[in-house]
Amino acid sequence: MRKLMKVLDGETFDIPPIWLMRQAGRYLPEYRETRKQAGGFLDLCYNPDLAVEVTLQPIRRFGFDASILFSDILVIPHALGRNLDFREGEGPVLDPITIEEINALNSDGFLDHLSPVFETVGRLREELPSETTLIGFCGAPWTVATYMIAGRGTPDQAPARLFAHQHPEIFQNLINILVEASTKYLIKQLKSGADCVQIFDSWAGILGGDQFERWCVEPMAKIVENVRSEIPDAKIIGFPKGAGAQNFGYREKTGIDCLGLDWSVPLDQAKKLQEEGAIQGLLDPLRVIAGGKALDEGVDQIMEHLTDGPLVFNLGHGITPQAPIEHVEQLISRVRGG
Ligand code: 1CP
Repeated sequence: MRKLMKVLDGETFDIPPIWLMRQAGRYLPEYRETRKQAGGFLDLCYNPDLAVEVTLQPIRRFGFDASILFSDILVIPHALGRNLDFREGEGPVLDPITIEEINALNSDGFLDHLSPVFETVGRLREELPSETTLIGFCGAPWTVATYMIAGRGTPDQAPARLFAHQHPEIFQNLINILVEASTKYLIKQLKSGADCVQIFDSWAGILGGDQFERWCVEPMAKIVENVRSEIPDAKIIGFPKGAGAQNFGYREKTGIDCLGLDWSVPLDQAKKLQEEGAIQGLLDPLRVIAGGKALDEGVDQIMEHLTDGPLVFNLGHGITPQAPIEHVEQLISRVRGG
């Protein structure tokens, strides 16, 4: 079995498997080159030749233990018929969805739109080294919904929070559609060759109390249950970024195999969370920009505290475009003891 998959099963390694969120991306010159050829970002996501190429780039260069499918969480709203544009330097832009449009949404035929993604997954599994885990992914319903409502990333995604308070039933309908679409999407990725999947709830940390339970925990639990009803041994990583104290209990309530943690989680709390099962993440991505002692110390602290239990070494969020390649090399050799 591949090393990362063993960790998801609860195994412990002195040298943990390592990959980085957003490992295919703008910090790599070869990515910037392919991106230029592709034209738009979505052309890259929906062109299997190019998507396979950019997914493999960081594996060739760094030999990570896992590879993550190159796509974006916003291909689901796109496949549901929403307009989506990625503007240089601005991030994603969608048409903010109205109540009438939510009521008219349905997921008929949306898998056809995503067929290039499944082709990419299948080809990746054939082309990747056999020891490299292939991770599929989607966004969690709450996080995807925040972009559908606001039309873009905003500092605290207030439009979606307000909408959920003002129109809870309509918002529930939107979440239900996203649960159904995400379930079908992940099942198809797993059947096409993904070894496991990660569900990114990047905006989980802006909710608390009943709102966190209703919009983050319950939809995540439903997706996990639905995927496992079709693929009983499906392995799932959940990443409720910024969840803080709400990380406690999250694994039990949702049924995920591995809990992703951001850099704000104290290492003694991470250790407690690891007693319940595998964890992933924690290193502040800005330490990779800083390099030197800041990077070495960050790596060493995680290794010292957490290699007695199941750990997937990763950053606490995506690698930034400013990260120098030499610092990524420094990080990997520090983890692997080189
Ligand atoms: O210019 C470019 O090339 C676009 C930059 C970029 C990239 C490389 C975007 C736009 N998306 C991606 C790829 C991507 N996105 C991957 C696969 C690559 C890999 O990890 O190696 C994945 C897993 C994602 C997931 C994603 N997209 C998330 C969840 C993780 C996270 O970062 O929190 C989110 C929130 C998005 C939305 C999105 N797409 C792109 C941007 C800049 C954003 C964030 C927008 C914002 O909130 O302002």
